[in-house]
Amino acid sequence: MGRKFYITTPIYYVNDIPHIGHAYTTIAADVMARYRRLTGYDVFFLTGTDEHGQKVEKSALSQGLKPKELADRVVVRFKELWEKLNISNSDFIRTSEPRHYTAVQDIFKKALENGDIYLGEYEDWYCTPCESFWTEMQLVDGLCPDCRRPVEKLKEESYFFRLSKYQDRLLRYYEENPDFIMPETRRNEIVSFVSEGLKDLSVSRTSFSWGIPVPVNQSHVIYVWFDALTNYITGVGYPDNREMFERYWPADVHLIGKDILRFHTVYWPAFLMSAGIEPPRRVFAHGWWTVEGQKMSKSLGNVVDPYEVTDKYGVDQFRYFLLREVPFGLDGDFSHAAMVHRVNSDLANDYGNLLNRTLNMVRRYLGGRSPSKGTFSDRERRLIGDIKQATADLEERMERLEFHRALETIWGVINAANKYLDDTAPWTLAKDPSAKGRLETVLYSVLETLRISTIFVYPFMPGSAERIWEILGLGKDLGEKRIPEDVEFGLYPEGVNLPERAIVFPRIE
Ligand code: ME8
Repeated sequence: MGRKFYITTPIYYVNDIPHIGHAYTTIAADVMARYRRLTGYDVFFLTGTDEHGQKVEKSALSQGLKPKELADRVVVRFKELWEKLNISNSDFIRTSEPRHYTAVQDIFKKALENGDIYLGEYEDWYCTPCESFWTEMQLVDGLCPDCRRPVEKLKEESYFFRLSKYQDRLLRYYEENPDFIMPETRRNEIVSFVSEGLKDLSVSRTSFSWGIPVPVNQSHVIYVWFDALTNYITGVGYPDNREMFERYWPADVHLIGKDILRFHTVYWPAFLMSAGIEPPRRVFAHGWWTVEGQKMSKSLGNVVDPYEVTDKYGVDQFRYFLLREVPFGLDGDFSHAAMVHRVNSDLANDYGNLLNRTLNMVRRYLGGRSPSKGTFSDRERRLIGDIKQATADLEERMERLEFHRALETIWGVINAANKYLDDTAPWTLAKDPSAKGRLETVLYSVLETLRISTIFVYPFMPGSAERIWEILGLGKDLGEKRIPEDVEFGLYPEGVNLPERAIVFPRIE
């Protein structure tokens, strides 16, 4: 077994049905997981649902359901969506599962035993939509500083986690691991937040019961964020499966939205440090999607349903759009006009057209059979050089989760092939019987560039890439190909029968 790569998404609350925001994070994680498999890693990819807490309990009660009943219904929506979006997760965790109770109670107990958790009284504010505690000072106009919704006053007995004790260790961890929080702006935000001082954190509630009980005091349930964050270790076998846990932990990337940065980069590493477990290697917080220029909300009725969008434009078109349209880490806007533009210009024109003009020429000039490579000239060597460079650039950009730049790199190769065709003009060579060898080399080289591009495209648009792979006569094993071995130039087989045309990305009118 080679190097491991462990990537996670947030576990989504079951009070809401999945929308474009959830799809975004999960698709990005899937692309990264698939890319790492392509590059030879042993990948573990975890997603799931966050089912406890006051928010879910309230939402269930308002629908006349038990919290678990609500969770059982909504979890199906998530699982079906991930299947539809071709998400290749290794496991799906639900926080209501017994294995998760064991893990949460185990690390809670560790913190209790080493004195990091003590009993006290909480008297301050709480935001249920964010499941977050606030002091009077932190409120903005009496509202939650994060989501600007009303907060409620709490006064109840509570266990506290000694977060204050971890201030220095956290700052040191950020300092020694400059890529722990990405992108950089987010890192600066957290460093200054922690530098201002940390208060101990309330980690249990008594005013409702939908959660995991505190192991030594059944009248308390464990704070939903303490519970939820622990999913990342439950999912890789903590505490009972030591072998699996040691193989995959620490996580290489927790992928999240910027809304939940503090929980992942302050609380989570502190809980782990307290339990004597190594913190994750990286937390990447991406930006926020708005829709046609507006914040998405149920009351505005503009929530983008991923089922609808993919029915209309296609799964891979949607995956491509989300990762190409906006630099990963920045906010973005979803609009139908932008979606149509991307599909038509990048997919139908650049990639689709390269495939079709190539197939068409192979049919007309070579009877639809792939030629032998013949002898490469400087022009082919230049194309090969471009592909080599792109392979290296792709790795560098993917490593930093710069998906839009990774796609630019791949489209650089596709457009280099389009340019190569324009330069070598096979339609002219075809008129000259003495240029037959040259014509074959040119068409071979474009087919070969298409083959390599399709491997590059695979993590982003797995379904379409697999179809193109078959169209190119290469079989059904695209998922088993490896970078860099299989992107060496010159592996395209001779004598493959190719169709005359294939519309993989139809234009949207
Ligand atoms: O916070 N744009 O769950 P959640 C981009 N259960 N991403 C968005 C988005 C938008 N408009 N809306 C949602 C929770 N997201 C907790 C997490 S993890 C241990 C517990 C994505 O259902 C983004 O990834 O509210 C964000 O972080 C996540 O959904 C929040 O999902």
